[in-house]
Amino acid sequence: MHTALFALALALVPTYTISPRPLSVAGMQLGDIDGDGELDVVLAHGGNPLMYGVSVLLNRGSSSLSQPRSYRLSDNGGTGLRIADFNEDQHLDLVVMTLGADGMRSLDVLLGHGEDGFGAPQLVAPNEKVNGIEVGDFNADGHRDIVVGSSSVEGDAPLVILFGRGDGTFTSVEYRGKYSLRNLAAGDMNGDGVVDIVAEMYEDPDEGATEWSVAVFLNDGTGKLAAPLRHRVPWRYWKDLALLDANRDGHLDVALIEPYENGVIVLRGAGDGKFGEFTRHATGRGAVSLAVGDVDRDGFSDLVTANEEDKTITVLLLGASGSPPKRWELPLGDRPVAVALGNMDRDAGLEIVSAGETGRITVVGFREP
Ligand SMILES: [Ca+2]
Ligand SMILES: [Ca+2]
Ligand SMILES: [Ca+2]
Ligand SMILES: [Ca+2]
Repeated sequence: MHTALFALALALVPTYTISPRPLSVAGMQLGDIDGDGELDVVLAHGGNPLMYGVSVLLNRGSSSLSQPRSYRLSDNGGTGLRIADFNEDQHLDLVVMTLGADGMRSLDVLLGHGEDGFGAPQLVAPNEKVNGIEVGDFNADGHRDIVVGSSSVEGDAPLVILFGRGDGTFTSVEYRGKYSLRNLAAGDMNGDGVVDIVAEMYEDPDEGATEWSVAVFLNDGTGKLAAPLRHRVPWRYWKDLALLDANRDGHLDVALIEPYENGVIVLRGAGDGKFGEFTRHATGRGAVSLAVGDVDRDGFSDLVTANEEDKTITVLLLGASGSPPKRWELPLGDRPVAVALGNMDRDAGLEIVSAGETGRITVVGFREP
């Protein structure tokens, strides 16, 4: 079986370079922005001095992407984003984390107008220390919500849910605590059918001795979160985090990029919001971004990382429990800073989309030999 998988040829679909000006890319998401049925590429990037910080490259459907169209943010640059339809007009909207020259980390929502682009940024940040965001319907009212993780500084709540009203406005609920959150994700961690929140948590229970945890905030179904379950881990300042059911036992697991060690950790979810053993998989050097998807279509989720230091993409094909993953390294021409998986050409398989630090986009397809 694995021989057959390995026989899948890795073919590079043409590389697109966008260069009206260099974009200092920090984040990427895929979504059908103009509603033509093709997945488009959205980049969050540095924007000084014009205060642009998010750009869209439309997928033309014939293995080509448009030049980027850029949009203003309320502060200098974009550092990360999510895509959802917040005002329920069937056009995808953006929520973008921003970083100002003064170190203020904020949050904008840009309402989409389909092929006509995006409107002016609306500031929705609950505080000036926004570290991470995720989107979901946390109170099951059919409206898309935003969960915001922040650094814990005096007076600020490290976790805030912005409950969507369905018209592009939000009402916020704060969760206070002496911890900081980064790298948020949403998924049902205890199998009750309700989406929960997972995050990288760090805190100083004793002054000067910072502890890191994978934190799970279980949701009662109304958007009310229980006190966080902390699974203490020896890894600090992970570059990225993703949820997947790696062993297909029906329980969501957590994958995180292990910094400084050139690897990905998969923490086995126990199905009750807690975790069991972990497995470690080697990647290329300097992994900074992680994507999850079934690349080889064997029913098991696979992992893809963008490796900034050695300018490669690592593909880890996970299979049945216990079998070591097959691993590919794919050299790129530049330093990748973000990676995503999506079906870019309407064929049966996923493509890897990699964004380089200057905005160069590489689309990698898997083709049968
Ligand atoms: Ca599209
Ligand atoms: Ca919309
Ligand atoms: Ca909601
Ligand atoms: Ca749940």
